[in-house]
Amino acid sequence: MLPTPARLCLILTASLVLAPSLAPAKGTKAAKDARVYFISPADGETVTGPVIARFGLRNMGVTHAGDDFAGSGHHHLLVDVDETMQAGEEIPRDKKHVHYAAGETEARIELSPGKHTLQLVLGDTRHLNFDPPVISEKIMITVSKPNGGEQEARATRSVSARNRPQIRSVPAEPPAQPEPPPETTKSPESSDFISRVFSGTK
Ligand SMILES: [Cu+2]
Repeated sequence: MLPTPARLCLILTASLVLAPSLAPAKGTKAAKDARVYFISPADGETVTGPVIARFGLRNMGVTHAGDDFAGSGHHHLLVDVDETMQAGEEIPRDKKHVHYAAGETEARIELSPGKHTLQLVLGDTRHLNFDPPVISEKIMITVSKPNGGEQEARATRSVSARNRPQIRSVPAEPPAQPEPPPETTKSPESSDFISRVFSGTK
């Protein structure tokens, strides 16, 4: 029996309704309540480069790329990235998308002076976004000029040195010299002279 237009329509509708539930996940399933965040720097912080960033992760584990242990992934730092990441999407590999494939949870990053946005995203064993993506809030930091920072630090140091009470260290008493040994090489004449002086004889 040939399908009537009405029957075709019914089949189409049914397949459309069923499709989402049958569709495979767009990426590795993220653990429930997984959360990635910055331990440091703080949002709005002004830092002197290089920036030390520390990555936090809750309800999932950190592992190296290539390890597909369930509920684990590795960190990626997005620097000044505006594009939104989709579930299952491969995380690019460039200056703005830094992969911490060894499972690092801390990084030292060199940034030009000025404002920058930072965001963390956890990637699966193949550097793909989880489903749903495990992505942090985007933070904004200001990197101050390293020279300015150094001068500032030096200025602070000299001020504190100036304010420091002047305490002159008193040199310790030199160790007492032992009494010179009595002279034993007096000539008989000098001995005679001394005895003469003391006895009043000349
Ligand atoms: Cu990666």
